[in-house]
Amino acid sequence: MTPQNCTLIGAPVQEGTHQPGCLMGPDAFRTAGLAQELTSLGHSVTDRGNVAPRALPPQTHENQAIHHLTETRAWAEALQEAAYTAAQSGDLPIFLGGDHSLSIGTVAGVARHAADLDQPQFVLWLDAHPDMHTLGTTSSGNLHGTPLAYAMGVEGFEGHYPANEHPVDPANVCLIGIRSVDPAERALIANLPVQVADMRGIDETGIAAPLREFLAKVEAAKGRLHVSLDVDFLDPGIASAVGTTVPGGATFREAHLVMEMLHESGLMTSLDLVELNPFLDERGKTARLMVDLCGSLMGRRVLDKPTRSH
Ligand code: EXY
Ligand code: MN
Ligand code: MN
Ligand code: MN
Repeated sequence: MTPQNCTLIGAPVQEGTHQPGCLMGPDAFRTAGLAQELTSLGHSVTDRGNVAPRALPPQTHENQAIHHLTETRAWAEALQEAAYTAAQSGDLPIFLGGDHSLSIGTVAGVARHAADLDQPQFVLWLDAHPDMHTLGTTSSGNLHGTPLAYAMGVEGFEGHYPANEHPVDPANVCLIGIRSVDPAERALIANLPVQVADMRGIDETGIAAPLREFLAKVEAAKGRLHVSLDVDFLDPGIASAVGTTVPGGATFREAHLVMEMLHESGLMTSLDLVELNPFLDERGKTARLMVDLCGSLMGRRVLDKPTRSH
């Protein structure tokens, strides 16, 4: 296993959701021993602490449901800069959320660096939700439901989120674990060449095949891979500390298999860990599960040699 220089960047943002508590997420990952898990596997870890966005003049939008647009834009600007700088260092940036609105900044920042390298940026979205609303289509007004539409350059954010100079090609996006899709997102998914492995498909044919297909694309394109892992990708039975639980999520083994395949691919260049809400946790159980998954993601496989027949 190739030791990596991991940079932890905290993003205690919770304005993107309705349920307070995600602001405690970064420290919950730290308390659950994320750094120790990574160093025990031979990686080096630098914890850069938490990003602190600067205050912006008030932003408004005609969609009255929207809340905390000003704060969300401020986080986006700060995290885009932090992600770009971290990616330039050559380290593996691991963004500790905080709700999924943090990905408005992180994906744009790493994609900006990919463009500097003239490499295509790919995104793996592990989530119960597509997070593909625009400011015009969201009915909840919770902006953690918008990051992936913005990341792909979908219209509807102009003048409200930072200009997205390097949108991710929708053909370079794969969503796995999807099981809660709003009508507007369904329409967008139908019109974009994104790969979607929803839980129905996973129930029928498993989680490995769609992931293997996507990773082969990343490899063939010599791309950079941003993984955005939402706690609600997991079944609420094993991961309850999240504000938007949806029954029928990934099992413990499906989640570890995804992590082990990602590790073996060697393709991941940046990572979001989002939507952990320790306020909803019982004795840190979910935070510790996420750290356990990171162990698989960073090489804790039980056996070194592949056990499947080629
Ligand atoms: N689609 C729903 C909404 O827009 O409010 C639920 C979004 C949940 C988003 C979480 C981060 O994944
Ligand atoms: Mn407008
Ligand atoms: Mn999400
Ligand atoms: Mn979600």
